[in-house]
Amino acid sequence: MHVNVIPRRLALLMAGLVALALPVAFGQSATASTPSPVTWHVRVGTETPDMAVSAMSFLPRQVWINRGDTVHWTAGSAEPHTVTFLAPGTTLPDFNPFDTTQTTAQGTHRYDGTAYTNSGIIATQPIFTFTKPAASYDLKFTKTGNFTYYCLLHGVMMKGVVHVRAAGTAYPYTQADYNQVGHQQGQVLLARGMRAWQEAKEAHPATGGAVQVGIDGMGFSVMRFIRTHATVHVGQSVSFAVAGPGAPHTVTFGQEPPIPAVLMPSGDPTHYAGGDLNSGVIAPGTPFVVTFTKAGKFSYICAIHDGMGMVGDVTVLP
Ligand SMILES: [Cu+2]
Repeated sequence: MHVNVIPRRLALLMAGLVALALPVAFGQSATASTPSPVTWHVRVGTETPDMAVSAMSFLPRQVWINRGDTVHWTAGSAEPHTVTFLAPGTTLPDFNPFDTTQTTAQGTHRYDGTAYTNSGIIATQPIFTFTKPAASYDLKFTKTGNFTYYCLLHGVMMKGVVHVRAAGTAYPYTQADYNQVGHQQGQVLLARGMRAWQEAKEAHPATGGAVQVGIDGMGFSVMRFIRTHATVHVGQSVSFAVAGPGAPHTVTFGQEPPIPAVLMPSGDPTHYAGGDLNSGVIAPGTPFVVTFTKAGKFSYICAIHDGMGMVGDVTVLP
C-alpha cells in the first residue's frame, strides 16, 4: 500500500497546484478553487456470516480527512457498537444499557472537538433491549485536530482516530486504501476468533458436564456455547462457565423473562426437570451449575445473543 501512495500523493499535489493556478490566471478569487467536502466511509465492526465470531474494531481504525469533510460510519455486525467522542477532560464511562445518553444519539451531526457526541447504538439488527439500532452515523468535522473516539460497549479495546487537517490538504490515502486496510484488519480479528473457537472445541470433550459460555479475546468475541450439544445422565450436572470478563451472557431454559429481569437468576438449578430456568448474567468465576433430574432433551438460549445463533441443548440420558 505504501508503495503506491507516494506517487498518488505527488499527483494529488500537482493537481492541487494546477487547480490553484487556474483561478488566478482567469482573475477569479482563490476561494473558487476550494475543494468540495468529501464523505469518508468507516465500517463499525464485522462478523463471520453465521454471526458466531464478531470483530470489535473500527475498520479502518484511523482516517485522515480535511476540515469540512464528513465521516460516515456503517454498522458491520449484529454485535452492537457506538461511535462516541467524549467531552474534553472526561473519562470513558462504564457501559450502561439503560443510560439513554449512551444508547441514543447525542449532539449534532457537526463535531468541533468540544462536546460529547455519540451515535447511540449501531448494529445490523435489533439485539437485547436495543430494538431500533441505527444502521449508520454521520459526522461533519468543522475543526482541525486529532480526535479519538470509542465504542462505549467495548471501551479502550475499540477506539478509532479521525485526523482532521486543513481544508485543501492532499489526502494521504484513498477510500479504496481504507477499504482494503479495514477489510484486512477485520479478517485478522475474525481469524483470531475462529482459532480461539477451534481450540476451545478441541479442549472440550464431546460429552460431559462442562460448557464454556462464549469466548472473549483482544478485538474479538465468539458468541457460541462450547459445546453446543452437551450430554449427561440423570442426576448429573452441567456447569456453564465464562472464561473471564467479556460480553454478558445468560443460560435461559423455557420462557425468556422480560428485560431487565432476564439479567437476574430465576428458577431452581439444583433440580431441573424442564420448564423455566434462567442464570442471569453469568459472572466470571461463578459458573451456573444445573443438575438434571429427568431424562430428555432440553434446549436453552443466551437471552442476549440468541439472535446471533447463541443457543444450545442438553441431552439427559436415563
Ligand atoms: Cu450471549
